[in-house]
Amino acid sequence: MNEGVGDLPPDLRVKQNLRAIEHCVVEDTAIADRKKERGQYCATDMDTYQNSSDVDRKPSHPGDRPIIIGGSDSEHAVNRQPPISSRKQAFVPDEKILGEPREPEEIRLPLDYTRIDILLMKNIAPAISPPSGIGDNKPGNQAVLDWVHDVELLAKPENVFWCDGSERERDYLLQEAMRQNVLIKLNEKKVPRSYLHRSNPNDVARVEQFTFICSPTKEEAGPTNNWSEPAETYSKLHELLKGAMCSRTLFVVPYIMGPPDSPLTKVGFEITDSIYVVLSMRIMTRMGEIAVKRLGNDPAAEWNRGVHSLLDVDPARRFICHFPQDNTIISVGSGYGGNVLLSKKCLALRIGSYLARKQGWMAEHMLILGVESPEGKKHYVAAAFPSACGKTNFAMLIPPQHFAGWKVTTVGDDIAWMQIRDGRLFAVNPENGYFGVVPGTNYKSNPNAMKSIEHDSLYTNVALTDDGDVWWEGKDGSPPKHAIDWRGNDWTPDSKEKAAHPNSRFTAPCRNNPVLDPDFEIGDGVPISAIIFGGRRSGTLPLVFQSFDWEHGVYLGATMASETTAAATGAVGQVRRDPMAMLPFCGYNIGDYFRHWVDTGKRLTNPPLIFKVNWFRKGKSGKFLWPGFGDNMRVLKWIIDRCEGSDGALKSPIGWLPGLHDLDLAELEIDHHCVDELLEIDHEDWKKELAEHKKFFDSLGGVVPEELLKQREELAERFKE
Ligand code: SAT
Ligand code: MN
Repeated sequence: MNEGVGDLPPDLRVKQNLRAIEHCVVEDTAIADRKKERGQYCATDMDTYQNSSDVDRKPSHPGDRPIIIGGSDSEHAVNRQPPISSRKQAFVPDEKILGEPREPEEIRLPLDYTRIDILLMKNIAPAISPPSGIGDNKPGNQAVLDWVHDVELLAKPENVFWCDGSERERDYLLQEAMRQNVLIKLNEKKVPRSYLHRSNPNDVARVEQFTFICSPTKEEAGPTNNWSEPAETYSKLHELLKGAMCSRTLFVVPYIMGPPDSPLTKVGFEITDSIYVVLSMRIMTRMGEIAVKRLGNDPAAEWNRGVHSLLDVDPARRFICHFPQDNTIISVGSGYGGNVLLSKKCLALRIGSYLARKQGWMAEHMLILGVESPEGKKHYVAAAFPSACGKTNFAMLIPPQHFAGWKVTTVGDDIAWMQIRDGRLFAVNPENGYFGVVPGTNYKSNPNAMKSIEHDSLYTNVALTDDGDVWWEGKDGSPPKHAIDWRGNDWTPDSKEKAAHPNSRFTAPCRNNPVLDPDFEIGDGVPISAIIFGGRRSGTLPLVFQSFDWEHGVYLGATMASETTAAATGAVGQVRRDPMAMLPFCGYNIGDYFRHWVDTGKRLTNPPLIFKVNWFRKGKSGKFLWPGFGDNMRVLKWIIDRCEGSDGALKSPIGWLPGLHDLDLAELEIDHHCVDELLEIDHEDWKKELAEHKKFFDSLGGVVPEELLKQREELAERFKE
């Protein structure tokens, strides 16, 4: 399913991979000629810096400081928090469950490249030359100016473009992106103000095997993360970034994550050489002037430093590195999604989860939805599902006819930042847009998503029809007779290849969503009545059940498992443990993360109820038992009833289950045998499941809090009763 990248990490020691990043030959000969005139053509050493920076945009601080592109508020030197869990034994990786954690020495830099390699390299992101008044709005914060200057010294771009988020800027960048064939304009009548982007076929999903948490010690990154020593990693990444933006434009993208007036809101700056990233960040975040204003001029203010360069989009040089103690991210070699929109998985989840534990809040891979009864009683629910398991569909659910008068509204579809107030959890969605899976989206499965992407959207890796519209597998209507597929090749319904990549995506503003919750931007967040954990499991897990209490609920989250999807490279459809759907996104030791969950419960006087759902259970015939989509309202209704104090539930060893009459199945064509199967707890299956829980906890090498080990024992005991 996944294209291009294999499962194995690249061995950068192999000579044939050693093409250099240091410099590039430009497609755009005009720019090359200008540089030749100025005697700068692919100059390599630092001395040429004064010349190689753009003449119109003098750096703020030419000087001889050492280049530090990580955070100046680094915790490395002082004040570092020790990990809080007690560890009993060294980590022994269980490859089946965790993939292949890599040793730090596996980041090897290609230092013995040849000049020929450099000359052969094609510049995939030629510099642009904005007219005055566009791209020259520098922020006043000296710390930002110094950092940009340092990256400029290192990456040697043709010029620096300071984004301010204005419409004039957007229009200009769109024109440039089309000129460079980074974007294709879609039919204005069919999908107004929308564009198609095709990523490199080797670059179509997150790369978990090349994602690193670079905390000072391996123990702080924990057993589920790839770790790499920070100083060494910085220096290796610096090598890769040296001259990487030669003849390119360095864009500085200021953004905030969180509603404008929320105490949880964070400021980030992303440096990138990808115009597609800039245009995507405009949709996914609140971008530009708003962030510059929020940061202000205090050089000691907290903000995230993100550096991204496409390099030459070679999987052999693709690394997504996080330095949580420095609030810094460096991502190289990719141009796709969660690898490069640094606001999203990198800041809002990996760095966010680290900051959240330190600062006493929670950063979770959860959608947030509102559900309002016909009487006007409203609850908010947060739900964690792994990538590509239907978060966006659930967050935009339209209740079936039988539930007339019920309304579901979307606060967020991917990430929840939650804080405690008055003993309750309150959640905000830090994002401003949706980056959703396209295939399978249609007016039946998710009409609200379809309406959200009817205009002002970016599409990545879908097919282009002959009349300039977009198409994908599972779109309404019959397939076009001819189209250009996601790789840019001719496609007909007889083609063996898929027209759209299975992980093709839409990028659409939240404001497009017809059921956007009116409190989407409320700074204090919305009060959470229930938390749901959900995975994609063809067996064992019933449709829905409720935990006995908070700690049991944390256990349900910690032991979550799901079949892998095309959202990350690697095999699809394999069951893996994915605690709280955070396995790829927790920026620190998973044991400390579990502890943070347990401790948060102790601070809540009015905690949300915790549930587990599984929309994906299959019957003996191999078919899904549950219709899913809008009918998930029936499960949601039971959850809301429980929040309202209903006693319609049966006690089972695994938790509270709805009785047959507690689920409202009116007007649903479903066989009663299916319902029985959906709610069945098979003791033999659960014996295996319990053994898997143990295996998973054991694989974590002693970091799991006592409370959760006890939960497992109690679960085993309940099965004996
Ligand atoms: O990480 S992405 O933003 O590319 C999508 C996902 O995996 O949820
Ligand atoms: Mn996600």
